Amino acid sequence: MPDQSDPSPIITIERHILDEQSFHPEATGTLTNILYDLALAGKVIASKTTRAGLAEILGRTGGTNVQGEMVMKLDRFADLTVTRLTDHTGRLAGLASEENAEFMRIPDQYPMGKYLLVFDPLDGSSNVDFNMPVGTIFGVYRRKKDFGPVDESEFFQPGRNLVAAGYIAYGTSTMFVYTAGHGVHGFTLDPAVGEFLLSHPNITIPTAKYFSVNLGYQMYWSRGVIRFTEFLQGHEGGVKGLSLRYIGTLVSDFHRNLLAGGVFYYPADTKDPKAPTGKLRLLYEAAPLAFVAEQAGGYASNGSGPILDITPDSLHQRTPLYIGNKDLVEKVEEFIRGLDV
Ligand code: AFP
Repeated sequence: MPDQSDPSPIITIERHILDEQSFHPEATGTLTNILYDLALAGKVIASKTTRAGLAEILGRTGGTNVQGEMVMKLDRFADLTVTRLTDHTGRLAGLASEENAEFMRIPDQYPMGKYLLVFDPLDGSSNVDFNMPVGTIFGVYRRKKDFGPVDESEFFQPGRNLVAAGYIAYGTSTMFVYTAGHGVHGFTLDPAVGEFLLSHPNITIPTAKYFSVNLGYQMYWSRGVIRFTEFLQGHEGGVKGLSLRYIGTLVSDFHRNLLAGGVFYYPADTKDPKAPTGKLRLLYEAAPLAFVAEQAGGYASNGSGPILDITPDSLHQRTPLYIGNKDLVEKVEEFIRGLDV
């Protein structure tokens, strides 16, 4: 006789997102469908990233993006994939992508929705040539106005207003990790069936094991950040036994630290004292991951306060970022407060 006992159920991302909707009896299903659209975009992008070494996609376009960085073909592909899978559905009122200088309104021929999508289509794209992991980061806001074409100021909302956020990690497997304000849940793509299956329910960040930072820039850091780094290395009453891991793709570094415990930071540097802003973008990278971190029991700061409390005043605003275990991120705030002001 075959064993009739109930094996653990297989939960697809569709079922999970629908179940989450039950937390909001008033929900119309629109947000649910946006998340589902993003999961589909993740599958399409994953299928390309695994073939990125092939001639038709590898290589630079020769252009630069708004950040002045070299645009790779895969960035453009990822950007177009997310846009084309979300712009016509009647769920969004506008999109803002790290790849484009301007935000995008929904084209006239499509119905307009009540949400705004912000995203970094291919985080870590300079790693593509070296067969290293990359990711997509996304955040969903409710638009501020009830009707009419969206304007830029509607994107200038603090991360606290996010209704959902997450990322897709294209690594040894593809994972979709999201929060809609009820915990953080991770799904692994089963390439055989083409579905994201729940593999990491209710992720909470464990005691720190790693720290992740580009130590190559240490000479540009403030005293507080250098002292924090020494603390992580176990000097003078610091924490003992942390390992250093740095991939240079925020999604991958964050994902590892979320699952294993740890802190990632990309500080402000003093190369340009008038613009001590760090490298990472508030809207597309820092705020969505800060929402995930807080939902997993962690914390994200710009060095002086919560990332989620910062209201951007431009689409491509940069910020220092310290993200991961709450005690460690609070520690860096303490060092910065004590030594840098
Ligand atoms: P790219 O998308 O240009 O590769 O930048 C990746 C990134 O924005 C983020 O994912 C990394 O954490 C960070 O930059 C790495 O920057 P450094 O190369 O300066 O360490």
